[in-house]
Amino acid sequence: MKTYYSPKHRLRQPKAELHDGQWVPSFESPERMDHILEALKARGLDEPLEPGGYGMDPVLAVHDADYIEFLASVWERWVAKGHQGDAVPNIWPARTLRDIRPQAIEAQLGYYALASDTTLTEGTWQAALAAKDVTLAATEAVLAGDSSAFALCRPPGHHASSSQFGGYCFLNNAVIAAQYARDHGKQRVAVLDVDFHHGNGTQEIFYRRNDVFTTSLHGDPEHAFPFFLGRADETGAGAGEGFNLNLPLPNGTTYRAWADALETALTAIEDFGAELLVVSLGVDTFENDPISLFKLTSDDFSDYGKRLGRLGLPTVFVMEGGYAVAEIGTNTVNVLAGFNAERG
Ligand code: SP5
Ligand code: ZN
Repeated sequence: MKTYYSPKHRLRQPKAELHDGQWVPSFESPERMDHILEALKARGLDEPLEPGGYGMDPVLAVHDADYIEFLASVWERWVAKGHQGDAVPNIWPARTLRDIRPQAIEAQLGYYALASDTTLTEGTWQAALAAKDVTLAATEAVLAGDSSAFALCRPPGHHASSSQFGGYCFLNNAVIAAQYARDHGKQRVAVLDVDFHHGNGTQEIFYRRNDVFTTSLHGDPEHAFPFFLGRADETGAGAGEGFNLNLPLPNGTTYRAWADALETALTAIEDFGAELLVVSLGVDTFENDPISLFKLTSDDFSDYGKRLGRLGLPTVFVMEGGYAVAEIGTNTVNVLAGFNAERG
């Protein structure tokens, strides 16, 4: 399995994150990539390849143009206003206010944000662009006939919606991959999201479509971020009715129940008739993840990698979350190696 990777992710170095009422070092850190690279090497997987550039069309196919313009210019505008630190959203067009788009940068931050866990920093945009190019390179490899490829990228993407950032995400890499596959000959594409958190952005972008099936296993939003999306009764709308499957699971879920839910998702993907699979690969389901609530062990990641391999679909793995930094490499590579064991 080829891995694609760009060192440009380092251009995003968030200073801190507001977490449980305190400023703490950002969970989503550049070091995450170092540990995965190390594990890939130690386990004898292929050397990572650098992606080419894919331009903005694949991004504008799934994100709103005004949102992209905002992301591309926000840092410059923030600094021009004399602000010293990273940009953090802290006011929203909330339920009792007006849903309008003001001109002030402070207000636009909230307009385009879905959470304050995510700061905008110098270099964030460049890192996000590199992440989508890494993802598109992996997608192109699979479209060209590779049975699978791994996009080792950050910032992650699955919380990014058509027009909002948050949950450490800016551009929805998995969505960009799925749409790219649709635009390059694949008629039916599935996105399977195994990150601990619900892939709200992925769901939102494809919610009214029947050509991309979306399914997510995640911490029940009754108790877990992003709280406001991810319930089981969200099944799609319009032409997309029946093409979104949410499998929320309780706090403390262990592998037995998680694997049952995975089988449900895999059966739905087969029934849909997917021609290509995009996996939003978050490994924050791990038992020692500092911000998540599931209890998967490192061995469990190998087992589910095998199950994904047995599905037999061309598969693009796209890195999402995972914050137990010391074990992120082992857990990620366990999935890929498990897949390889079934598929070569
Ligand atoms: C890509 C991804 O995994 N994004 C996750 C973003 C989650 N950010 C908010 C985290 C809030 C965690 N609160 C947990 C409380 C534990 N004390
Ligand atoms: Zn997550």
